Amino acid sequence: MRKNNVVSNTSIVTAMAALSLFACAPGAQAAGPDKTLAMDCYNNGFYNGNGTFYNTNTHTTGNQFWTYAEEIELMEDAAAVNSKYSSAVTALCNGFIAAYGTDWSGNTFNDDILWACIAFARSGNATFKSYAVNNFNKVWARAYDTNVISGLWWTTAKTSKNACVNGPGAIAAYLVGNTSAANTLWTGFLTNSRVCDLSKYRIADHINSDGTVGWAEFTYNQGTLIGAGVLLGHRAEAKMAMQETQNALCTNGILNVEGTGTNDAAGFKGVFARWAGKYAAGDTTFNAWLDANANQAWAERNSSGLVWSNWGARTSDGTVYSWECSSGASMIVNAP
Ligand code: 7K2
Repeated sequence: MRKNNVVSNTSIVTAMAALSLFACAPGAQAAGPDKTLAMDCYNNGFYNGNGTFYNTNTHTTGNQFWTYAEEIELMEDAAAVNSKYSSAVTALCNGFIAAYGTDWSGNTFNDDILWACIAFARSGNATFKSYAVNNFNKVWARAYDTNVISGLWWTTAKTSKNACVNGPGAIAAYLVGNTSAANTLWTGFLTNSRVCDLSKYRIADHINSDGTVGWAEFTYNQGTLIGAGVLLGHRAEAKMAMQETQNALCTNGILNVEGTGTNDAAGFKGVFARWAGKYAAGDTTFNAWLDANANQAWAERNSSGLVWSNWGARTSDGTVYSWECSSGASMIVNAP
């Protein structure tokens, strides 16, 4: 064989990268969003290929603890769709450990630790899961009591008990095999009428140590309420929480913009999408609505196939953030 007929590995890789970039551009996809294509575009934009997500598509660093954990969850969602992402899940857990170690109790935010517990418990790796068990137990020991209301304190300062710690707490408890703790949080906090409007399963954001309730409503809190409900067998309640999200947190059926850029709230919809997807695996009632959100998010992607948190406007071709864009990727990857 003549040497100049041999196509080098390098040129194959270059050609594949060019093809995949082309495929990411708007207009290249005729039907609804392709989950693997959307995830490939997300990874092209933000994944370093070796266990770390960049903060931006210009590859600056700076992701924080809980957004890192939630981006691991996104990769886990993708791995459930296509096993080619499984090795990245392992790399990301190792990357997280390189950044934060295996004992996360130095972090004063109990919610942060629980998000990481969920990500590690879902990894499919027994060693990673053991870190989830250990860290869950540390959070439970330092944060659970019955003062004000049965549930977990948000931080070690114990100024409020928030949905963003008790929802993930119930899910993490279930995933680490502590069903008793999961049920305690479901009954004591998540479905306690003091913080949840049981006429529609609308969860409040938090209750303060003086007993006053912050009723702000967020998609991620509805999402973890739904997730806990599905895991613990309370599907009727989860269904009402789904309906409430569709009714109250959407505009013309599309999930609202809760935050942009690096704001924590910019990625909340991705958490909702994950657990809504789990709900939808057992009931088609909301499929059309969820698929409409995935289609709308993908329709507003930029020329690299990245989707920011405003699904009503075309995503910028300039600097966009991995956390913000995880919401659109999660919506597409987790849609029915
Ligand atoms: O007040 C809490 C929560 O109840 C509320 O829903 C959101 C609204 O803000 C915080 S949660 C955000 C925290 C997540 N863990 C790391 C912290 O640095 C961050 O404040 O956005």
